[in-house]
Amino acid sequence: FSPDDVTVIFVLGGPGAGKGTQCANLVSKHGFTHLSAGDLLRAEQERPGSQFGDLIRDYIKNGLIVPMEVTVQLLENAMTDALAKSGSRKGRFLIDGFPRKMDQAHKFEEAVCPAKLVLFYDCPEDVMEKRLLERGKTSGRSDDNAESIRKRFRTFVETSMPVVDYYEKEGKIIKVDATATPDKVFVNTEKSLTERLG
Ligand code: UP5
Ligand code: MG
Repeated sequence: FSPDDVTVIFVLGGPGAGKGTQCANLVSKHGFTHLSAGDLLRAEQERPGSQFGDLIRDYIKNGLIVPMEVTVQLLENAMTDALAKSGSRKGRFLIDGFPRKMDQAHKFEEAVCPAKLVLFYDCPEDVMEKRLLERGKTSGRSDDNAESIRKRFRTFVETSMPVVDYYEKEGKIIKVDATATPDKVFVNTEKSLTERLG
């Protein structure tokens, strides 16, 4: 994909920071295509005949990062499909929950497309934990339980924050306080994004 045709925005933040919620708003108001790496992995896990089902199930339950080849390929396929469906070479993508490890960031930017900007939803762990435990009552997600949440937080701090720091140095980070109500977080997201995208 050429950056002349395709705009990629990575959407990062801890587990439960509100990435998916804000991406849904950006899709409905600004026509982005939303691709959640976690959703793509969960779909692949359920796909009959997938050779990665058991591996993905195990990694997600333990809050670990699935080997990057799998995730990068799923994202690349989803981008290709979305462009084919729209019948255009051009597209604007929100890549949600990715990259969460430095090797993924390098691989994606090399093999697929460099990111234009990175939205980072900043949220303290106690707030995220409360949201995830609440959601866990009905979500059916295998990782919305106290033990998996603890593991997800550890991976975020140790493995994913270095990615945020890397993009900060590149001057690509837009940091948004994720503790307010979803509507307020969205107002701030829109404001910063329009300033930077023009
Ligand atoms: N909520 C949202 N915003 C709120 C607000 N402002 N105020 C109050 N409540 C708010 O929101 C979470 C919950 O909080 C919801 O109930 C929502 O209503 C409420 P959501 O928008 O879903 O937050 P999000 O940040 O998307 O949380 P999610 O749980 O999806 O984050 P994760 O990053 O943990 O999950 P993801 O699906 O991205 O990844 C899951 C796993 O997949 C990873 O742990 C990993 O094992 C694997 N993975 C990889 O291996 N590689 C990848 O590249 C990506 C994922
Ligand atoms: Mg999500």
